[in-house]
Amino acid sequence: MEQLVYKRTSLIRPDTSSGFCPGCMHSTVCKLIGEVIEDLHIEDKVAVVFGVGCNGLAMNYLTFDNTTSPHGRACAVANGVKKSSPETIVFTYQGDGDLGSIGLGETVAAANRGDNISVIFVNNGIYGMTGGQMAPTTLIGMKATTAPQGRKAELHGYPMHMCELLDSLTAPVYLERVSCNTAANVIKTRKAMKKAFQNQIDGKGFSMVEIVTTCPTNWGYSTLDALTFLEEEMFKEYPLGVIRDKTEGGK
Ligand SMILES: Cc1ncc(C[n+]2csc(CCOP(=O)(O)OP(=O)(O)O)c2C)c(N)n1
Ligand SMILES: [Mg+2]
Repeated sequence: MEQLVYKRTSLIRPDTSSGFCPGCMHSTVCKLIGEVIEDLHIEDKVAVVFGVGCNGLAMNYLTFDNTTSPHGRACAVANGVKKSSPETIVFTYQGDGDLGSIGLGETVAAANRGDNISVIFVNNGIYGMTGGQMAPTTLIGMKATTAPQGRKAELHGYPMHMCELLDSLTAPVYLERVSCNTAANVIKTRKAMKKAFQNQIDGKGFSMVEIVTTCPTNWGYSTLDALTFLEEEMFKEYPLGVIRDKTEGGK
């Protein structure tokens, strides 16, 4: 029988170890990005634009071209990279605070222009890197350092659904919400990422993959309880699935 080996992708530096918290899904996301880039053989022409947040820790691990942007502006920077170097396969890697709060304008503008870029969006419902402030995606009732009694709609507004918001625009070609909580969902995330990159290679335009993830450290849960919260509460507000697929064969 063939032996299954859980190996590190060659796009993650061998001399490093992950600095992400236990139970954080950024590590899985990084590994999947590496696998997809290898699958598509684009190692020499791919570049990532990081947002500001825990995703930026990946800068220490990746072997391919990367840069960062002012907080929230990753889509605008990615657009600049793509326009000045059309052969580069450029993607952003952003959190919910970055993409949906401070960078909302840039995100919507890039999606509305139909920029030919791929967006990897990690929605953990909180500002992770800075210690748990409320994000636009924080659930009603969920505690944050800036909402110690929990998010209240009348004070803070409602959780923001980025895929659905961008789905109101004409230009985006592909919007899918996925997660990494089970092996089956990890496989779906990998497929969705691959499709977002392939769309760009085929010149189809703006694609975004939203990955709903845990942040045990800032949610104040053990890694297992965080998974339960993800499945019971986060998925209720952010149902997984394809929101839009205008690519050939899409719905
Ligand atoms: C202009 C600016 N404002 C605020 C900050 C502080 N800051 C750094 S990371 C961050 C939150 C990032 O949260 P998110 O995008 O959700 O990513 P996560 O860490 O949760 O993955 C903030 C507010 C900054 N670096 N620059
Ligand atoms: Mg976040």
